[in-house]
Amino acid sequence: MMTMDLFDDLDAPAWAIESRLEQLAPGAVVLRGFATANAITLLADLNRVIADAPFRHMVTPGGFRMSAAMTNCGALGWVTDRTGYRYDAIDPETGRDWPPMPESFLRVAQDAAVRAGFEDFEPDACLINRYEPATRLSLHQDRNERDFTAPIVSVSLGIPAVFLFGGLNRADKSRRVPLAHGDVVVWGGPARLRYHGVLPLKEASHAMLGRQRINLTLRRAG
Ligand code: MD6
Ligand code: FE
Repeated sequence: MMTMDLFDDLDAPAWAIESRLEQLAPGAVVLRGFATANAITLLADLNRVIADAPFRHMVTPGGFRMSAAMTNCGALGWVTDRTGYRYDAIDPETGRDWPPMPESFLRVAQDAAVRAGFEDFEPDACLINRYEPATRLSLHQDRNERDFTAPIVSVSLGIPAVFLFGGLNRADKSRRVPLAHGDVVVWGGPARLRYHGVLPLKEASHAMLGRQRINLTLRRAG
């Protein structure tokens, strides 16, 4: 069967894989469980990243400390302070380059992008967010990247969260998308500038991560 060619390196029939892709909007899909099989490798690589560039709570231009702890890897990292939001090649906490992007991060991001219909995704930045119960991320657009033609690939690990998926205007009604360990959201094209956020996490514990949710967002920033 011709359509099987796309999937013949995966140990499941095409229809089974197909059933795990949910379209959120034109340009935005959830790939349920896409990263589950690679979670141990992703987390081992994450541990090396945070040994070099520890999680920290950054301050917004308005002076608020963010409730999600953040770090980065790759050539560029997303930072915020009293002067604004930007991408920077240097970690302001350490004065050094951000740690390199692990091969495992790049691989899952590129595979997910292809699965969602975005070829040639070459991320140069990965923002890593750590949530604990009660941590939230308010509604925002991702607009500090240099061009918006590349998608963003978002990998969720650990305890579940409810992702708020809005429209192109802040006031547009958002829908609530539950995200579990291993789910990957790919977000680009006409969805690239949609508002989104994360509701306060509920108390929970995960076998691999305890009371934490880790989110990796891979971007083409520069
Ligand atoms: C999070 N994610 O899920 C935060 N941004 O923890 C994001 O802010 C995000 O998941 C752009 C595209 C996908 C995302
Ligand atoms: Fe975002």
